Amino acid sequence: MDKNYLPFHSNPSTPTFKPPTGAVDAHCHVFGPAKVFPYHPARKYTPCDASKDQLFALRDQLGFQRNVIVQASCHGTDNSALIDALKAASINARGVAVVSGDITTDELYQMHLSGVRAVRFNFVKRLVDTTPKEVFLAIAEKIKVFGWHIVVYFEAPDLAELIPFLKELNTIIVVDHMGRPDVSKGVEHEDFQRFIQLMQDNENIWTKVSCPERLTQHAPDYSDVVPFAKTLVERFHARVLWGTDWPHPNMKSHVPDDGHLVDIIPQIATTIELQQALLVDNPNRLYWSE
Ligand code: 0GY
Repeated sequence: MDKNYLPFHSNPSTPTFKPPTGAVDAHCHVFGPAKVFPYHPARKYTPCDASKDQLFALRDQLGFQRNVIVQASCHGTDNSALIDALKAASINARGVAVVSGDITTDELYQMHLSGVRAVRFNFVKRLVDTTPKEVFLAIAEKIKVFGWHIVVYFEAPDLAELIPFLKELNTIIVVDHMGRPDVSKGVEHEDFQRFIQLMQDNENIWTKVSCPERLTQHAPDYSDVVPFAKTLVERFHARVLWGTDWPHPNMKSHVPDDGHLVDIIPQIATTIELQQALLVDNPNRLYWSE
C-alpha cells in the first residue's frame, strides 16, 4: 500500500435507511489480495487490499442484495480478481472489465459467462496512460455482439472535448460519478449544465450518482453534492445508478463511513418510487436482464 494511502473504514455504521428489496450497489471494487492477485506493474497507485469477502460482508451489512464490481486501474487489464469475485458471488454480482484492444471474442465470451456486462474506458489522467480513441472504438465494436455497455470515467473539464467521441459509441454509456463536477460552482454552472444537456440529448447516456466523498468540500454531510445527485435522479430517473465506491481508492481528505453514504440516499432519491428506480429497477434492467 502507498505511503499516505487511506484504507477503507474499518467499522462502518449500519445505516438507518433500509434499501428496498433487491437493491444493487452498482459501483464498488475488489483489490487483490495482492498475494493472490498482484497489482498491475504499470499502476499509478497501490491500494490497501480489499477482498471479495469483505465486499460481500459490507453488502449484507448495508442491506444490499447485489454488487456491480468495477475493474479499477490498479489491476490494469488483468481482470482475475474481478472474475474471481464474480464467480464467488454468482447471480449476486455483475462486472465491468477493463480490456486491451487485442482482446479476442472468445476471451470476451468467457468474461460474459462469468458475469461481465460492460467495459470501462478511463480518461482520468492521474489513473491511466492515454489510450488512443481508435483502440476504444475497436473494443466498442467487439463487445456489441454480447450486448454489453460502456462505463466511462472522466473529470468535468474533459467533457467538452469528449462529447464527439461519446456520440460515436452507439451503445448505452454509463458516466461514473456524475462526470465529476466541481460542486463548488453549483448546479447552475455551465459545466454541470453541459452534462445535463448531454443526458437530455442522448437517451443512451446514464450516470452514477455516486462519490459524494470525492466531490465534497463539506464532509461528512455532503450537503454540497446532494443537489447535483438529486437533480439527476429527478430529471433522469430511469437512467441513474447508485454505488458506494467501496473501498474508496485514493481518498485524501477523509475516509467515508459506508453506512453514512447509504443514509444520504433519501436526500437524493426523495420518494419510494425514485429509490426503487435508482437502487433496484435501473441496475437490474441494465446488468441482470439476461
Ligand atoms: C473510483 C475512483 C477512482 C479510482 C479508479 O480505476 C480506478 O483506479 O476508478 C479515483 O481514484 O478517482 O471510481 O474508484
